[in-house]
Amino acid sequence: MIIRRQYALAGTDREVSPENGNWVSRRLLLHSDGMDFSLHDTVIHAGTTTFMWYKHHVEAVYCVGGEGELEDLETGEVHQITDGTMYALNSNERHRLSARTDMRMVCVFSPPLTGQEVHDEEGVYPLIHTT
Ligand code: 9YT
Repeated sequence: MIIRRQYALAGTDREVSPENGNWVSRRLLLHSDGMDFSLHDTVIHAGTTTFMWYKHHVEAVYCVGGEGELEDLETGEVHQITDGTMYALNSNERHRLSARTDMRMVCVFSPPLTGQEVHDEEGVYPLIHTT
């Protein structure tokens, strides 16, 4: 059994931010934990807009605080995201997330992230082979 607390991950290599500082993500579970998914507690900072495209992963995101707007860049549809809203990128959709306030998100990725991924210029996380 694994017990881990997000606040204990502050300042460790399980706490990750992109160069633009748009968000901070504490990785509760990573590939090295031997699960088939990774689990992250992510805060998206107020006033930021982030373009993402998880070409190689599926991701479910559950908002547990704050509010913002999500645009599906495949369809142009815009969704309001508030506490209690989940979105799932089940078809590797390119998307834009704009935070009106700080947003707290619980994110699940499959396959699991290793923790080394950084968004490239297209907002893609590479698939890192670990075997
Ligand atoms: C909501 C979202 O996808 N934010 C980007 C960061 C990602 N959750 C991560 O790497 O933890």
